[in-house]
Amino acid sequence: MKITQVEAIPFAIPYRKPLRFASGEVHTAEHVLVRVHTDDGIVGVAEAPPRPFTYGETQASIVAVLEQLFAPQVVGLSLLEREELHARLGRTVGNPVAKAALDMAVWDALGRTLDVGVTELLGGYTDRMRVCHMLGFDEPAAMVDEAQRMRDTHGITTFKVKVGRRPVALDTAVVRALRENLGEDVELYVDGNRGWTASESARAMREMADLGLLFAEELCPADDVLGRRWLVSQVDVPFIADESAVTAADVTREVLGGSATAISIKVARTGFTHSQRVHHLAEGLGLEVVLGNQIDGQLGSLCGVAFGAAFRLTSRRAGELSNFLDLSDDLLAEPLEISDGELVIRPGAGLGAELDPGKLAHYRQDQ
Ligand code: MUC
Ligand code: MG
Repeated sequence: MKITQVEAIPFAIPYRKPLRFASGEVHTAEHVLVRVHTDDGIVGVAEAPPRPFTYGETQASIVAVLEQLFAPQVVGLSLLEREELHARLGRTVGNPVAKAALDMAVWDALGRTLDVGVTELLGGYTDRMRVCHMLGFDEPAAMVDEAQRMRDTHGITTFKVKVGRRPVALDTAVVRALRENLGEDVELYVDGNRGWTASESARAMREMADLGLLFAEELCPADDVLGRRWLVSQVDVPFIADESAVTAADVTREVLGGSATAISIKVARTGFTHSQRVHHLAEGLGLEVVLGNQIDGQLGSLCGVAFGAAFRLTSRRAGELSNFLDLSDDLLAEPLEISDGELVIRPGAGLGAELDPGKLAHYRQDQ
């Protein structure tokens, strides 16, 4: 069970259409495939999606920190020494996405070694999640069309709408058009990626008061401390902290400070080990939790559903698991499928992911 090698392989796959939101846009999935090898001949895999506008990491920085710092620190450790592994990674500040992918590849390798699925190792609550689809900025008619296509093709009935543009009417018109065209049965919530001020957010929420929103996420910056507390105190739906509350300590700070009343867990930035800690904290505090998406590919989405299905709290709400549908291709040998609004975990050991060697050879950028 000893780690013998860590590989960090950059690859690039274009999106069919870019995803745009208040803090950035993504045209190509320039991700990093992480492979952890052990002395038993096992290989665990995971995917790191760099998001420089949120966490400061790039594809090149993730490859560099994994190859130069983290690989030498973890080679020789057993897959069971995860506390020690994280103590070593923790000597380097930041780099959450690189650390998360390494962590998830270790869990995958452990599951494969023990011949047990990662979901069962983590908690084993269920084998599936309802799926929420994220709608990026566009004209109202195009966003309604996309939502209808997702409902008709995949049975998805929960939508997260990206907001945060100016004037706020650009976005409130979209949410109103979605409610009017899709009816009362769909679940809608909004994510501002810090694009609005607190007062713009309050105005937008008042304008949408009759639209039955489920949540509001990160509408204004958490660093506008008093403005954000003021906003959260008057919004009458759970206010999700996403990029402002990555670690368990961040969650504690934001929630006790009155800057959030719910949280997003993204395995792409906290792996399985730290996502577990955030989950347990949220459970103890009685917070609503949404399983978020960092614009993950299929392997990343498989990691998301493997974690989300493991716990009652994370599987209660639809998980954001559908962004891979917009990619022009992917690395998995057998593509993920969302049907009847659900994504099911892969049976088998670890994450149950098998990569297509031809596709990896085609999309990798280091050879
Ligand atoms: C989200 O929930 O904010 C956009 C950027 C990112 O890192 O995640 C997405 C979705
Ligand atoms: Mg968000």
